[in-house]
Amino acid sequence: MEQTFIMIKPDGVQRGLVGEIIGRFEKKGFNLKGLKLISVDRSFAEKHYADLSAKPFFNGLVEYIISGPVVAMIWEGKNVVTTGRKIIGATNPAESAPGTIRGDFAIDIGRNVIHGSDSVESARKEIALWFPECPVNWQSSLHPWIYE
Ligand code: IDP
Ligand code: MG
Repeated sequence: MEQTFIMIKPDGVQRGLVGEIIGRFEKKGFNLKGLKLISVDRSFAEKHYADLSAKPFFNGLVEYIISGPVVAMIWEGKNVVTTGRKIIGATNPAESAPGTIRGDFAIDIGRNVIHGSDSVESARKEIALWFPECPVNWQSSLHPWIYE
């Protein structure tokens, strides 16, 4: 089953949005396979966002991610990478549809509350980086009520 890496950024943690965000993924029917509250250092944040190192906002982005603890998660389910991005909404909250997490809870692109992997391949890399201890192996007993 497909997995994605979802991270509630420091602003989401500070603003008390952790329960709301986890609830959205849970209620959709996705399964939580990893969860931790963690503060990361500069070199770790730079590694996570290595693909964006040439961008003018890179330093500000790294400062943002290390400014407080984040909630790192692995979510599992059919098409969870693409559907997770839809639940999150467009990168710039000004363009995120209402009903999405960024559309409902964010205003500025540099305070957009949440990260989600953009492909199955980046999900694999991000899960390996954030969860070297491996996902938790369990199956929800609700499976047959969610999948046909
Ligand atoms: P994504 O988070 O929707 O995948 P990316 O393009 O991968 O968007 O950018 C990573 C993060 O970098 C964004 O979520 C946002 O926090 C920040 N970011 C992206 N573009 C800008 C920008 O133009 N100014 C400031 N921050 C930006
Ligand atoms: Mg991205």
